[in-house]
Amino acid sequence: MKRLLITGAAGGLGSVMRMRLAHMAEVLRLSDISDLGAAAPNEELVPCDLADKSAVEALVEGCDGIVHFGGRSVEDTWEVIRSANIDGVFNLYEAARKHGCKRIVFASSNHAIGFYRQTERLDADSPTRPDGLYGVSKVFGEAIASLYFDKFGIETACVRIGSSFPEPKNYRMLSTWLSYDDFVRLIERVFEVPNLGCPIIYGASANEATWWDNSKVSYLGWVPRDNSEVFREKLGAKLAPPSSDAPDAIYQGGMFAADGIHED
Ligand code: NAI
Ligand code: 15L
Repeated sequence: MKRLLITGAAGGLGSVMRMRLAHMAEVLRLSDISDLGAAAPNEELVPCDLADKSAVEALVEGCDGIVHFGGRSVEDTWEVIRSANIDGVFNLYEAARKHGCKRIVFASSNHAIGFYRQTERLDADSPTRPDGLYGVSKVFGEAIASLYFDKFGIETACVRIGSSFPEPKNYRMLSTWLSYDDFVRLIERVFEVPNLGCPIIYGASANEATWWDNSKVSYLGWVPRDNSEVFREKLGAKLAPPSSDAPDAIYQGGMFAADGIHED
């Protein structure tokens, strides 16, 4: 690729992937509403609010692919969610359509299906079951991706990311954890595979405690290698397991399912 755009590049995942995806394109175009620091020689910094339609159009021009991390990443008021995750996603796909950008990684979330119980097993065809307004916004993003694939042939990997951090922070994350290495390998496959389509992919490592089945996207050739079990003992030494009636032990989305509607 000549130019790969990473939105949300100042965030937790964006700042890691800014380094880890550098090999994928001659130039990384990095964008965020927050400070992006100094540009490395292979980087272009383009600050932008995703809610600003014309700024997003300019941002996407000249990009061959997009890794879309930008947006509100936890529950918030509707106003905040709508601006960053609804208007922002629409603006991004409109810009991709206008500028002929044909392949996108959309950072969806497990909160699109967070109200399923942890006793249930899901695959790519399981109906969505969001656990809050944030989850609803990710369902919207997946729907936009589907529409722009069917109507305009823009291919998107909708990655329902579980919990992508250096290591699991609680017991629930032993099921949802996605290592940075596995995530990098997934993004590489998304841009290598000849025909991507618009798949739903559960973004989790090869965790023994998984709830998710990615067999319908085996054509991607993505085989996660890491397993959260290596952290179980360390986690147990600092944290007691949640009680069986705690949302974190009942719902796939954990505490998000117990959150209320955030009012202004
Ligand atoms: P983060 O909150 O650290 O990063 C998001 C970035 O988006 C921030 O730097 C923020 O400034 C930027 N942003 C927010 N509103 C914006 C706007 N209106 N215009 C431009 N930029 C804006 O989140 P993180 O953890 O890096 O996640 C990245 C993406 O992956 C998010 O979309 C999140 O929903 C998704 N995700 C992450 C998971 C994780 O485990 N880290 C799990 C599931 C989904
Ligand atoms: C998400 O969607 C959030 O962006 C992230 O901060 C974590 O809370 C993650 O889900 C999770 O469910 O662990």
